[in-house]
Amino acid sequence: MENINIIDFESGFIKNFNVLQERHLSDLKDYFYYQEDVEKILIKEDPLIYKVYETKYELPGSLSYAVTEIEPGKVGPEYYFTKGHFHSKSAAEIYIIFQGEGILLLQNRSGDKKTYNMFRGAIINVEPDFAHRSINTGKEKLIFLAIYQSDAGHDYESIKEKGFSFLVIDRNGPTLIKNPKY
Ligand code: M6P
Ligand code: ZN
Repeated sequence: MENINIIDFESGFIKNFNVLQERHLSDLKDYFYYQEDVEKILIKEDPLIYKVYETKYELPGSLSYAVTEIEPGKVGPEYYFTKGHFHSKSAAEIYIIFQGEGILLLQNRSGDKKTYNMFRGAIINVEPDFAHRSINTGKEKLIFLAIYQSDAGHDYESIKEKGFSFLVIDRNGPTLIKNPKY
């Protein structure tokens, strides 16, 4: 018998992962729009924004998966989010949401955009060639499983420079506004 990995469907917690990434505000400071608020927070502390528990398979053609846990919180009016990335090659990804509330932003290089609500039980198809960012708009952690081609690759550069075309901010609740920097 081979060892088997185990996920707790209630919490999204995965027992055996082989890569843990922790992203703090200092890792994401270029990604948030409200730079004055970033500076104000960083003077005092460097909060955790999200963790990624990845189970990676290296064989060519294999799939890998990761559970991402985004903390609730904001930088100024902007909700906490993942950096967001394009894949280096044309490859899709599947998201399954376990806990919390959020918004998934997708956009491609031709200017097409899609937004999805993230909530427990939702299954979302991240199409090939769409950059994707998950935003926690709720009061608890946003937790989801992502399944993707092991060699899909992460391309962060264009997102770091201009961000996504929309910001998700708290204006009496989650609101999408055009990103002036885009
Ligand atoms: C999901 C997947 C991962 C990704 C993670 C965090 O789990 O899409 O591949 O690393 O979210 O997103 P990012 O890499 O954009 O910070
Ligand atoms: Zn991806």
